[in-house]
Amino acid sequence: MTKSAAAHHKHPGNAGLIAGVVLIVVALAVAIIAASPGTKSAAPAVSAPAVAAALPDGALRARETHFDFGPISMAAGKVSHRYLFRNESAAPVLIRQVYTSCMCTTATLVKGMRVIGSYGMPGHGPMPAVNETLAPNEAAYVDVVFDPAAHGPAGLGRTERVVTIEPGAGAPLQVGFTAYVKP
Ligand SMILES: [Cu+2]
Repeated sequence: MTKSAAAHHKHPGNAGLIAGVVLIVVALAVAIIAASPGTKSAAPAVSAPAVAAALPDGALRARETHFDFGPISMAAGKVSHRYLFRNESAAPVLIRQVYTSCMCTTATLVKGMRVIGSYGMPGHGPMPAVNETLAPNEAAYVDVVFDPAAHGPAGLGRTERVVTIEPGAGAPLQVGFTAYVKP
């Protein structure tokens, strides 16, 4: 007791400094521990809008994104629908890929007088590249063909399929349809 008291008297400056450093380290550790649950829960809320803002908005817009064929007959064969879409941005947009959500559905790109495709569901091999560019305000069509007999009797009833038009950058454009397949 007297020894430490004497030591304290000998080096009061050092002891005070060491005590101060220890206090700061402890205070920092407490602050980090206290802050970590807060930053953990706050991080996704802060980063999610930042990520969404970093992605360019879809420049490709369809006039109609959904079509209902209504009741259709398997025996009557394939049905088709044409969707008009446009590059609504001020920059050219590359159409990188077009693909469908199922093998019963194919899509053809119609740009000016040219018919490009058709494209189906992504398979095992590499997806075919479209590599067509739409100038600002240029429109094109995607003709979608649905074969209600493709799945046989398993395909009876309500069905819903999607066609994706994938630009070189930014959000893909999706157009879809519903149908009610009867024998
Ligand atoms: Cu299908």
